[in-house]
Amino acid sequence: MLGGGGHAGTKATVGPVEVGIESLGWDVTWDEIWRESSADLEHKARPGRVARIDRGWSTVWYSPPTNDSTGDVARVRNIGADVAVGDWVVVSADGERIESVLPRRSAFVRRASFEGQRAEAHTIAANIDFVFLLHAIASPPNQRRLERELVLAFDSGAVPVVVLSKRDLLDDPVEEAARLESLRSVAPGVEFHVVSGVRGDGLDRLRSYAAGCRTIALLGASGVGKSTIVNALVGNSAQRTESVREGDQRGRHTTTASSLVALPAEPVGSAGWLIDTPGVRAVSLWSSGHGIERAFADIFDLMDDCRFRDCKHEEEPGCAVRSAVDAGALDPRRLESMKRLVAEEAALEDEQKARLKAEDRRGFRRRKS
Ligand SMILES: Nc1nc2c(ncn2[C@@H]2O[C@H](COP(=O)(O)OP(=O)(O)OP(=O)(O)O)[C@@H](O)[C@H]2O)c(=O)[nH]1
Ligand SMILES: [Mg+2]
Ligand SMILES: [Zn+2]
Repeated sequence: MLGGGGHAGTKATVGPVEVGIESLGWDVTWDEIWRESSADLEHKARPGRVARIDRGWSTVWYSPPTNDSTGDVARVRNIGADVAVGDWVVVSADGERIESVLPRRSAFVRRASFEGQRAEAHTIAANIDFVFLLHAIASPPNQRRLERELVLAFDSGAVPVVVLSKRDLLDDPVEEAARLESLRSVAPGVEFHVVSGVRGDGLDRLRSYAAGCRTIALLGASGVGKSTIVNALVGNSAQRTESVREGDQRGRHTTTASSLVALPAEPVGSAGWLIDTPGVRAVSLWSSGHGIERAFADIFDLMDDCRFRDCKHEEEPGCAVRSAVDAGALDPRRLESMKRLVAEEAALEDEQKARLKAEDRRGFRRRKS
């Protein structure tokens, strides 16, 4: 292992980082990580960023395609590699597959499915600076969904921002303000933007989050207008969009794979990256960190004033949380919602512990035989 300083000549495997790699979001911190992790590589490797994943194939960019060039792009297998769009990776010397994935700075991870016994983690996007949580303001507000998304977004390590889309479809300022307030009340401390991907209002504010070559992941149910916003910000129609169903405004799962999309460098300094993602129906917890604490910061603040440290906020005397509910300052549905998420997280931790134990046992048997 090369030390942090990376003495020249100790092991000549560290290739010079390509000029222009910064435009993909590479920076000095990545340089340090790279020096540490690439020291073990046998070949002269260079890092690339995963721009798209289609089944078992990753598209890796060393430099992105532009209007004038096809970029420096590799299409490789990702057999066995846990890889996501946005990851920095090293391709094997033969150029066939992903050999290693650099440690992620952040990742939006959800539980993939409840079908069958084995739940899997699904990393929707990696190495992101901001997560835009999209909800259509033209549809009734869904506080419970937003609460869940916020837990995952805070756990991702990126900064969540709520984007309320399709403003042009709700031509009613009073109703707009009410819906905005309804969602704001479940997202303390989070920035909100009301935009229209079709009409274009509010988009410049969204663009500014990418300044300094940052990466923004757009997340939300199918049909909320993620790809429409991506196209509007980029200034083309590269991302396919499709009309929603008449009756219930549901989308048709038009985007089927996540992909990294470049924001134009005009105006100067606005270059950055968007990750368009397929709409997901269910957002189930996978990892546990401080997501719940942060998404429910208002309730956690109240808890500090409960008389008992282990207060369950049910019938205990001196419960500050119940007092807030009784006083009408806290919606009991929000409290229920938090309790459900806490229980889901606890069940998840038990499940993951049980799985680790089972894996240990299997490992033990293998070692014995
Ligand atoms: N009126 C209006 N329609 C919009 C707006 N944004 C998106 N739409 C429409 O909503 C439909 C769905 O938009 P998409 O951008 O495909 O939605 P998506 O979130 O990418 O959906 P998936 O890829 O399925 O996850 C399309 O018909 C868009 O034209 C908007 O701001 N105003
Ligand atoms: Mg889409
Ligand atoms: Zn309490």
